[in-house]
Amino acid sequence: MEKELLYPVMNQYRFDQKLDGLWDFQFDEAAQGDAQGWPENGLSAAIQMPVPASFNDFFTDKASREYTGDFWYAKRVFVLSTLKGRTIALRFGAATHRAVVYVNGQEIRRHEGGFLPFTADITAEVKFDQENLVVVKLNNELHRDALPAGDTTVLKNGKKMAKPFFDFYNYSGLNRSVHLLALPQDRVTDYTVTTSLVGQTAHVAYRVTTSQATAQVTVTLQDVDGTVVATGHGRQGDLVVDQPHLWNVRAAYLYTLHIQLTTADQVVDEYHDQIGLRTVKIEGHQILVNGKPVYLKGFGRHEDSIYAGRAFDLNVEKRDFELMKWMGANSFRTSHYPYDEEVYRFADREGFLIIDEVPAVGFKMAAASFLGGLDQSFFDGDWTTALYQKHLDQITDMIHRDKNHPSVLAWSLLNEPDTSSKSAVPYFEKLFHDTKDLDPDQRPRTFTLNEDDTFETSYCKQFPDFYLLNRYPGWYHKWGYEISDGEAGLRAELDQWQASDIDKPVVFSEFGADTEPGLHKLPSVMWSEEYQIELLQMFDRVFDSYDFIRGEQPWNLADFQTVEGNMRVNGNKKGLFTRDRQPKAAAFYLRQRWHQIHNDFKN
Ligand code: CKX
Repeated sequence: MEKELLYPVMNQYRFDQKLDGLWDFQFDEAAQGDAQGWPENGLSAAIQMPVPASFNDFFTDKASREYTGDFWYAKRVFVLSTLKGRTIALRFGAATHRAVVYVNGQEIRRHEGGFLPFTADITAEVKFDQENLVVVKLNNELHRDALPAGDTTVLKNGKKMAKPFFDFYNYSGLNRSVHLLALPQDRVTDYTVTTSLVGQTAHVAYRVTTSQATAQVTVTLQDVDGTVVATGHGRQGDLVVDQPHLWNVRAAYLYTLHIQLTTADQVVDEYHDQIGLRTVKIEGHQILVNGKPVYLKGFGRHEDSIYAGRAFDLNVEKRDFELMKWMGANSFRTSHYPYDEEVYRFADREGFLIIDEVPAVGFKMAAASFLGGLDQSFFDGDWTTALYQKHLDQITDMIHRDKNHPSVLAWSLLNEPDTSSKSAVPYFEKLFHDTKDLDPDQRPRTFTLNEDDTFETSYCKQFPDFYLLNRYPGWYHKWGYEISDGEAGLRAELDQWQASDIDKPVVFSEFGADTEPGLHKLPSVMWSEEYQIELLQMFDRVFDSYDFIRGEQPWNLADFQTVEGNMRVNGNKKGLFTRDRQPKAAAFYLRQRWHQIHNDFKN
C-alpha cells in the first residue's frame, strides 16, 4: 500500500473523503509530544489550523511564523462501518518536510519529502462507527542531506531557525489535501500508459498492477462522447486507436481510460483516469511533440500565495492558468518541487507542457553563501551519500506519480546544482544512470544550469537530454547601464554552445529582473517597471538570434515569498505578475511577443 500513489477516485468500489478543514495544531519546541501522549490523547493545548495550508503566515508574531522544529496536527475522524472489509488508508498530498502518522495512538508510518503524496494503511487500527484519532507529527527543519537543502541553526535565545540554501520561503505544514480512502482488497494499485504513433494509428501500451494476482483485468478507452474506441484484456497489452485525436500543445484532447477488475465474473474494482495520446522526443536541437517542433513559452512558477503560503489553492491555480493563457504561454516548470496533482490535471486539459522538477534545490554552497552560508563545493560535502538516496527516492516517486500525464514533457532532476567542480561528476553519473529506466515513456531528463555553470565551467554538460539555462545578466551582474555588456557576455557564451558539437536544444528556464510594481522611471532604473521590459527585450533579441534556443521561461510568473534579507524587499519580485496576480507592465510587453510567436516558432 505504501507505494500506491494513484490519484483518488470515488465510485461504487472506491470511497474517497477529503479531510480538509480545521485541524488541531500545536508547536512542540521541546519535542515532548510523544512523551506526553499526544498520539493517544490528542494535543494538550491545541489551536485550530486550516488544512491544506502552511501555518506560517496566519501568525502575527514572528517566533510562530518562523517556527522550525516539530509541530503536530490532530483530527477526530468518524469511519462508517459500511467501509468494513476494505483497505482503509490515509493519503497525504504533501506534509512538509517529514511526517509521522499515528492512528488511535499507534504509529502507522513515517515519510520524508514535503512535496509528494504518501499513503498510510490504517486498516489494522481503525475503529468503525466511532471517531478515530488521527495525529501527525511534522518536522520542517532543513538539512544538507535532505531536499530541499539547507541548514537549521539554533539562535542564542534557543529558537531554531531554518537557513535555506534556496530562494523560497520554507512554508510548512499539511500543504495539500488529506484523504480518507476505503479501497477493495483486490484492487488496481497502479497503471502506466505510453503512446506510439504509426501512421494514422496510435498504439497505447498499457500495464496494470493489482494487489492480488488472480483478478481478470479489462481496460477500455473511451473518447469524449463516451464511445469505446479500444479494449484490452490482461495486465498488459496494446490499445489500438485508428485516426486518434491526438493531445497537442494548447489543443488538448483527453480520452478516459477505464480499468475493471473481475473475479468469478464479479466486478471487484474500477479505476478511471483521463489520458492523452501524444509522443515527446528530443531530436537534434528540436523538442518534438507528436513529431512536430515546439518552442516553449512559459514560466518558472511557485506554489505561493498570501495567507496559505505553499498550500495548494484551486482558486489561485485557476487564476494562474487564466494568466498563462492570456499571456500566450504553452508551458511551465514546476520550480522547484513537484506541484499538487490538480496542477497536472489542469495542464492536461489545457494542453500545457510541464517540466516536472524534483526538490533538489540548494545543492550549491555559493547559493547558501548568497543567502548567508559557506562557500565550498556542495558535492565535496560528506552529506551527499545520505542525500543521494533521498534524492533518488523522490525522483522515483515523482515519476511514479506523474508518469501518465500527457502534459509532462520532461523531468528536471536538479535546480542549479554546483557542476563547476569535478566532485559533481560521480553524483551525476550515478543519478543519470539510476533514473534512466524509471519512466516507461522515456521522457527527456535535464537540470538547470546556474549562471556560474557555463559552457566553459560546467563538468556535467554530458548528462542532460536538453539544456535548461538560468541566466541573469542585467540583474545579478552587468546590471543597469552595463546591460549591453551583459548582452555581449550572454552572446559570447551562446556562441560557444553554437560552435561546439553539442546538438541539443537549449531552453532559457530563468532570466529576469526584480521589479517593484508601480515604480516608474524615465529613463529606467533597476527595480522599475521600465527596466524589467528592457531586460526582457534584451533577452528576446538574443533568443531570436540562435536557432538552438527552443524556449523561454522567464522567472517568475508571479512575485513570491522568500527569506528576509538585504537582497529581497518582502520576497522575490521578478514576477511578471504581482503576488496577488495582477500584471506588471512587462506582462503586456511579453504577451504581445508571445501572441506573435507560434508553437512551432523557428521552423
Ligand atoms: N535562481 C542566481 C533560482 C531561483 C531564484 C532565482 C533568483 C535564482 C537566481 C540564481 O529559485 O529565485 O535569485 O531570482
